[in-house]
Amino acid sequence: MAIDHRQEPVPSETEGTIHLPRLYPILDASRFPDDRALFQFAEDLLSAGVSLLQYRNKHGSPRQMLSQARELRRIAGPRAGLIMNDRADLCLAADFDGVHVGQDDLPAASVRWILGNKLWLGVSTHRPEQLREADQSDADYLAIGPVFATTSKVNPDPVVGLDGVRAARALTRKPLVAIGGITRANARSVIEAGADSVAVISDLLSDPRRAVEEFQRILD
Ligand code: 3NM
Repeated sequence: MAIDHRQEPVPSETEGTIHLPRLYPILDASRFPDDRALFQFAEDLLSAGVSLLQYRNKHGSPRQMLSQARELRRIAGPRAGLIMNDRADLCLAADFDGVHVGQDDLPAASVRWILGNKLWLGVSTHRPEQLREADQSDADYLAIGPVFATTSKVNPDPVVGLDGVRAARALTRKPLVAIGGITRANARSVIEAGADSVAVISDLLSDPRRAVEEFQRILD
């Protein structure tokens, strides 16, 4: 089959229509000793009612990532949307529902071109200029962070605080995810500052079912 290089990036049909749940857990593979623990954690989140999950693996090989992602797809079935961190190719190969990219990954228009119109695209931002640019892009939702100090990211950007969430809210009408250092103790304040959803790694790890239930009670 000939490859057509002339296709232009296409606008997103999903833009403005996606519904983000209040709680958006991120499954960070580096926080688990083995695959079994990773998959058990995913199952715990899903059975507690999580409806959207991001898979993040900054150190795995593409092959390991594909294998873990396919197993997550199998475990989740239709119970939850699955978002792949960074990698549009692995999103498609593992039958995920979308991709989340950072500022050093492929630009939104290129990821949208790869994904087509049906899959979700999220873009991380850390300051107002990035937010303005992402607001004009093909992203379906934007993330702002780190809201608070975090130990889950290598070289995090400066903390933006609740004021950063308020500023972000004023700059976009796209669904807004807050990330970085968000816990059950501060999640409500983040939503009140204008975020539609909170993305969380650490505060779900120790007792996931209970943490999900508590987050849901706090956020609904
Ligand atoms: N991205 P925790 S902060 C993955 O600022 C990630 O874009 C961030 O983990 C950003 O809930 C972060 O443990 C880490 O703080 C979030």
